[in-house]
This record gives sequence, C-alpha cells and structure tokens, in this order.
Amino acid sequence: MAKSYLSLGSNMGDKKAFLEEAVKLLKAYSEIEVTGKSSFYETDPVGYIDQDVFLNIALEIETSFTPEALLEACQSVENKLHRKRVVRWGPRTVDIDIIFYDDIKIKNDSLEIPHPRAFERAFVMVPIYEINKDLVILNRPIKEIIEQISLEGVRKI
Ligand code: PH2
Ligand code: MG
Ligand code: MG
Repeated sequence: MAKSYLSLGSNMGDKKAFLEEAVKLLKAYSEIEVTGKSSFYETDPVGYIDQDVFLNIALEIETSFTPEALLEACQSVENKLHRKRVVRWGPRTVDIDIIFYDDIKIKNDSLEIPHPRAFERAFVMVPIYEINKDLVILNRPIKEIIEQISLEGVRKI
C-alpha cells in the first residue's frame, strides 16, 4: 500500500456538494482507503484569476493502485461529475490532482508527481498540512514549505 495525498478543487455550482460527491466516489474504490480529510478552504483563484473563488480540500489516502491507475480513477471521478475542460486552469465542477505518492518521482506526458506546482500553492499545501503537520516529502518537511509561501487568499471555513 502506498500513501498518497490528493488535492480536490471546485469553483462551479454547489462546490461543497461536488467535493463531497468526489470523496464518496473515491471511497467507493476498494483500492482506496481515505485516512485523512482536511477542512474546506475558500481560496482565491490562482493562475487564471477571472473566475469564481474555489473550494479546496485535501485527502490522505492509502492505496493499492499504481500511480497510473490512481490517475485513471481520479479522472473517472471527474468525468462522472461532468467536468468539462474548457479553459486551462479555468472553472471546473471538480478537479482531482495527485500531489504526492509516497516519495515517488514521476514525469511523463500524462503524469507528474509530485504535482509540479504543489510546493508553491497554498491552496494545496495548507489543507495537506492540516492533515499531517509532520509530513516530510522528498526530504522536505511540510512545515518548512508552509513557512516559505504566502498564505494569503486561503481561508478555512
Ligand atoms: N486549480 C487550478 C488553478 N487555480 N486556484 C485555486 N484557488 N484552487 C484550485 O484548485 C485551482 C486554482 C488548476 O487546477
Ligand atoms: Mg489542478
Ligand atoms: Mg487536474
């Protein structure tokens, strides 16, 4: 079993309901056990900023899926929730990103772990930090990462 951290985000419609439904669908896989769930955070959009605020959460999971199979499961949940890919980084019903998978490093056309922008994004790191304050990822304590980024625009609700 591997330990993995997922970041979930929504900024369309009933955001909280989309996130709750995504968690439920992930839990339905026998290969995934959710071992930690953060609070909900209202977060200002990063990147493409002319869009509604996001609701973000993080999950800690134990999984027997390979990283590739986990990605497929995440995309299948996104599809079930009618995610439409219109604008890169634009509005979405639900986005599920694999942030960490043990201490693994992967980079290919379809998958990059750790998620390439995770370390600089408070909306990703703050919810993970809430779940595991002692996490060390690729020799970097999460506490150190949190101290180095701006926490502005991330509000626990
Ligand atoms: N996701 C993005 C781009 N920008 N901003 C916030 N606050 N939350 C997100 O989940 C998010 C984003 C691309 O997936
Ligand atoms: Mg994303
Ligand atoms: Mg994504």
